[in-house]
Amino acid sequence: MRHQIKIILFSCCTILFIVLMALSCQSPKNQTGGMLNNNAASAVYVAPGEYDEFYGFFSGGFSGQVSVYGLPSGRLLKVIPVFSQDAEKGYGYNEETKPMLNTTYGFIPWDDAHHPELSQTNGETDGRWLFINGNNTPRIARIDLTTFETAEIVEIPNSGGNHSSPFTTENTEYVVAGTRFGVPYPQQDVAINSYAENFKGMLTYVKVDGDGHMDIAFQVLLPAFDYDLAHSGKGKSHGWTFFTSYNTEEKYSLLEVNASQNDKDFIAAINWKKAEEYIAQGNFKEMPADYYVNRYDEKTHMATSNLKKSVKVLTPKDCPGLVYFLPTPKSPHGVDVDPTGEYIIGNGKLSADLTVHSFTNMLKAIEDEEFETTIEGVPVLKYDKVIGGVVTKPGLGPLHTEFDNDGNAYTTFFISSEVVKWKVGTWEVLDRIPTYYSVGHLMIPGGDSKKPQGKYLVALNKITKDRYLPTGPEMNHSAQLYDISGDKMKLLLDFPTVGEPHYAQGISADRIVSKSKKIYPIEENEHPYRALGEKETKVVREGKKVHIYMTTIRSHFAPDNIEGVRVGDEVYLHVTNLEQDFDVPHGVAVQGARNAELLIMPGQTETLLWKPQKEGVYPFYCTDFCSALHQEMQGYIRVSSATSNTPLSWSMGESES
Ligand code: K7E
Ligand code: CUA
Repeated sequence: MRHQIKIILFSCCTILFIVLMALSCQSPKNQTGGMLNNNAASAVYVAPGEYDEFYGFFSGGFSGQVSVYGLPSGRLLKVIPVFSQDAEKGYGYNEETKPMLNTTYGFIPWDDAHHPELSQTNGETDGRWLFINGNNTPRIARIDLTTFETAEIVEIPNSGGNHSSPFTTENTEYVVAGTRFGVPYPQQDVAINSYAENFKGMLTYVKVDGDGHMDIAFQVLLPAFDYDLAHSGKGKSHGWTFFTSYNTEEKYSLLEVNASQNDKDFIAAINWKKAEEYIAQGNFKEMPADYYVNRYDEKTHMATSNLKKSVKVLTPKDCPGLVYFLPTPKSPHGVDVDPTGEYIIGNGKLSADLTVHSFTNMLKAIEDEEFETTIEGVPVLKYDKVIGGVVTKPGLGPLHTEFDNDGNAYTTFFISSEVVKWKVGTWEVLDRIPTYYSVGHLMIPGGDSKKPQGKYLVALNKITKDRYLPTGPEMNHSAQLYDISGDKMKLLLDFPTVGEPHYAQGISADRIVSKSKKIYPIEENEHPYRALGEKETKVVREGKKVHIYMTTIRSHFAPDNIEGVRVGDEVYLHVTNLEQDFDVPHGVAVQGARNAELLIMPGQTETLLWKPQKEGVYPFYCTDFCSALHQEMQGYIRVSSATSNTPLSWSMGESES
């Protein structure tokens, strides 16, 4: 998104560009510094010991993680590791979570995560799960909001750049995925200039069952456009999903010029209920496609990685009524459906106006067969038959729209750096307020659901410039909190973020707090290498593998002296935290270990793999300050030569002579 400005740069209209640049570069220092008066300060002040009213879940963009903030205070509550290894928590480093990052490309320790999306029941956020897309190596993750841990990751085959994802349907029947890049279908070694013949664009529906388990239900094979964003219908439009596309020119080079030629691109409307009928009738092709489903089990405290071998593919020309294209000016980015489900907003980022399609008009146009043409079996509906309204000249570079509960919409404008409030139905602009600076997504709690919770709006900005103390060439991105409870939007707070939060989700705290897990019950621990008490601790050699069954409790390890390990061994420290008190993790670190520490929650077992490099006696210790005697929580492992016959032994607390 940082490069939006360049799209303008290379467009033919240089004068427009100069005007836009002038507007986008207005960055007088601390423009609103003085506006943060006492009212704003008290509106975001959450007294020590008090809770915030909302959770905010912000994607980390290129950090691959999710950060959790309290709103309105802007206090950072947690960073949840999702697609990237996290040495802080051992995620992706310990043996239990390594399978979460397994893909058909092998172990992938990083991704680019853009769109968090809360699960919904009857179109309302329900606080069960948070989904998020991995862009680079296409995946969708599910975070369990009882533990705030990543519980599952499903890989998306036949896809390149999973951007239009993972937007949910109103009862979390599905989360969706869509390829941002046209890619050869099936993936193969072909000339790039054979794009027209060999490349396709695949949209994917991932089924979510009652336990949150995900798997691919079906894919829809479409022309090789770039599918950018999505939102599912709600209320009257429940059963449909809308995906924006750009590059309907199907170019494969210098897209900033070549993909901006067509006056209109398309919103693809997918009738997923119809798709379910075609699947039930067997009207699909079962196509080979390898992908992994990785799942973390809270009882065994381990993730498993399962390879799947095929997907069901639906083709528009064999499935009439499945897909329609809605012409939409001009390279639309976000597509957002209002709370009633009637209006579909296409945020045409190079368009002077904001295009709003009507779902009712769309159905009528389909019934009357008001088709402009047909592309690869997909009817293109006539623009003037589906249009429901236009917001005229609201700003420059519209990207994303969210809604409140009073029939208002709020759209971000990247180039003119502002949020604009407008009335759904009358299309009049009601208010506008600057953002500092270039704003991408915005978030209103529940603002993409049927029942927005309103009250606040968060703008997620790309460029910080002079808003904070300088920190060298790289400045953190920023979020800004606005009060939207009155007629006029008010800026309340401005805070730095982790990574690049493209999108965020917000939810009132009461929908999550009561379900939040405090400990893992030790009696439910089914980890194969658990030790449910100090009596069960032991060290077992199996060839070159040494399994240490270890426990932690304030403030010692059992065992804490281990001998008989040899250079060249693979030493597995399986550490069970015996604590059953809330918020008493223990950590484990071993000198010279090449992965990370472990951070083990009460009742949990985690495993650190350590391959000792050279002879010696190596300390290990607890990394989390757990008690007054935390600093005493330490031990030693003796490493002998590869050929030594030092016997395997372990102990704890034997009287020392
Ligand atoms: Cu607009 Cu990836 Cu949703 Cu960035 S995206 S802003
Ligand atoms: Cu256990 Cu510090």
